[in-house]
Amino acid sequence: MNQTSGGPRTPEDGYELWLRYEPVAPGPRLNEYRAAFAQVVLEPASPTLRAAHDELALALSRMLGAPLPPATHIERDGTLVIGMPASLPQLAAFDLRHDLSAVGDEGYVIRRQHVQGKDCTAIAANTDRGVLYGMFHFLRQLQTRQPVHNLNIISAPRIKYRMLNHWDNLDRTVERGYAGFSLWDWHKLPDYLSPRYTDYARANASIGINGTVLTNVNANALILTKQYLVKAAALADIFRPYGLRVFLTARFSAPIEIGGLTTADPLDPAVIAWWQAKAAEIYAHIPDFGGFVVKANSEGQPGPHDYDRSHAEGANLLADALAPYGGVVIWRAFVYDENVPDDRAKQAYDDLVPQDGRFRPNALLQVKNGPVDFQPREPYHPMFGAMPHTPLMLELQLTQEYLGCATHLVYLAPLFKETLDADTGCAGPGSLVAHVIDGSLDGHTLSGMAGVSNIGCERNWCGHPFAAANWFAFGRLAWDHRETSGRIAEDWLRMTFSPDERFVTAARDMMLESREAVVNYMTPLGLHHIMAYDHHYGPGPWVDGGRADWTSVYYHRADADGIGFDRTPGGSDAVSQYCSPYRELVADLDTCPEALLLWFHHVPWQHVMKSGRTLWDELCHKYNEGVASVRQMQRTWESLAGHVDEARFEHVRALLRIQEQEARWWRDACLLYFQTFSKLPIPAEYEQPDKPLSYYRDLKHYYVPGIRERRFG
Ligand code: GCV
Repeated sequence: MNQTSGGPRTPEDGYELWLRYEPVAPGPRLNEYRAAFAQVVLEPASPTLRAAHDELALALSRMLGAPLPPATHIERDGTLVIGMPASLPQLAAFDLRHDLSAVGDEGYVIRRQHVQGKDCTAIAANTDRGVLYGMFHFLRQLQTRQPVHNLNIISAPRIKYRMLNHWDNLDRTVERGYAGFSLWDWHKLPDYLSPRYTDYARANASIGINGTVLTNVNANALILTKQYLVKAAALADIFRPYGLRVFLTARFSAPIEIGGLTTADPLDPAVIAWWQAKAAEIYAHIPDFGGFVVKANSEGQPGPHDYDRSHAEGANLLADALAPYGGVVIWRAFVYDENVPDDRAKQAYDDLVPQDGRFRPNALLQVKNGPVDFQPREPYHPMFGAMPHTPLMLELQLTQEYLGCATHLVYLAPLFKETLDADTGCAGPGSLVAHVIDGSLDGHTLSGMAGVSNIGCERNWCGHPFAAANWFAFGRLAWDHRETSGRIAEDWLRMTFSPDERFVTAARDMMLESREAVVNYMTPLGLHHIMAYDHHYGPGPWVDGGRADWTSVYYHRADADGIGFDRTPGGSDAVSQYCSPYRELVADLDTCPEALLLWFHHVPWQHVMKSGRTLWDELCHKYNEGVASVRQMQRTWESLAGHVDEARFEHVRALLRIQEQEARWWRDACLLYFQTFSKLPIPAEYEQPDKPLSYYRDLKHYYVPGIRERRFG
């Protein structure tokens, strides 16, 4: 158990995530809560309401040290009434009809009100899922020690599909996963149902995530066979009470691989019939199946291009098969081809934008936040705003493929917000990416946000004790993208570690600075894709040879004159994919934000930056600033000893040590390498590398986690 305050804290293992329900310390707040929740009216008449009931009972017993006091009527002050007005007449007295008419299927109202002469609180919704979400919001108020005397919350999600994408393989390896093997124990399913599956669903429901794609987008067709469908169905049964729907990835060539056909051509009648029959079979196993997510004609995956068909034709094949059951197809826009030499950053737009309007109504396009691949910083993807007739989902990566795996503390909400808040300008000023993806800009009813999961079978779920903050932040932003990174961090810290204000303030600031730190020590000033080959662990700016768009030299283009990818009209002209005024802003060397300078421009080493330093000196400065920030994070963490239980404190402390070493590794390797072009000294005011470039180039790393499934044949 946790302690209420003071004294050494009992070691914790992180399993309970942000649902620890730490006891409220004796004092006025505890008295307020006890008085406010003296009785609970809740009919657990469905599995979802039962889940809400059980969660409330668990939380109140832990936080208030009292069992859930059941009641059937409003009898006294401090009655909590929970449910749907349609089935719980006790809610009628609150008269919530007007507010509930605006919150849809998943929203809720939480209101403190005087009814029947008593001081009561209602948690009400139109559906039992809404009640569950409202319950978790209410519990968050208590976990973060907020007052409850005048609660008046009306909340509904801005995004319809709020999904985790697991890149989990059937052999339990996780592509780009750094927290152990997959949670899904396919071998033992459906007979052994790990309690973790329920806890996973609880955690997701607590932040409003309502969909989970169980399998890797580099898909294995076997998941669509009966043998695996019964396993997926067992998971779906566990997740259902928590409002979490199962999706699967569909391998485009499945009709050949598991269907015995000779083609997967989307216009072939036998292929069409095969997918229709497959959809019927899936829905027989999983009646609320969400749909398919598809990666096609990208990085070697099969797809419609193999038959000279378009992406829209491929997506529509699957959309038609799913439509009778209300399913959707989510088609990934991460498509690029090594045979297009021009600029990988332009390819998805070039291929897909001309197909705007050709997708079925139950198809969504899932677009990564930036045009290359989840780099520490990218400009927003130019497809946002460019396809008004197609619902575009935003895909974010929670797992830290390019951000230090599970050993670097990097809080990603600022990165997510940078994309969400970017103004595409495509429908005039204020056309934010957030408004594109929530459907409001172009009037779409389908909308979605996907986060590539960072969850594995490690006891604390995500590996680094701070990595779960990215799962949490993703869910919160998918529910409401207007939330701030700071507020989300504060909530997470209070619930995960301690509600103590001194702790929360210092740790929040550390989290908020961590993203810029990693940009600076890995890829400052718009550099990108300069990591080691294949496993992507550590720096590799020297990577060349083989497929050009998988090298580093393709992206940084360092030479004797300067560094950076010229994407202006004189170069690849990727800038022209953006709407005005962003297009002109970034195309002009003088107005391009320096944070993206080398993304859009090839810049001379002696170019004078806003700081007055030359580009070379600024690069040295930024790399050193990144290392300095990590050291500051270490100092901050040291100052927080005593606020956190020893086990998690020591875990974070050790990982910060690794992060500091690796920040230096990135800085020294990159500066030494780029110096071979600039021929300029690293200014004496900065730490000098203590090893030669050859040392870094010769480093070899074996068995780095997260490498994609190796298949035979
Ligand atoms: C699932 C990057 C990753 C791949 C990943 C791919 C994708 O290229 O390195 O591991 O494959 O993105 O998003 O499809």
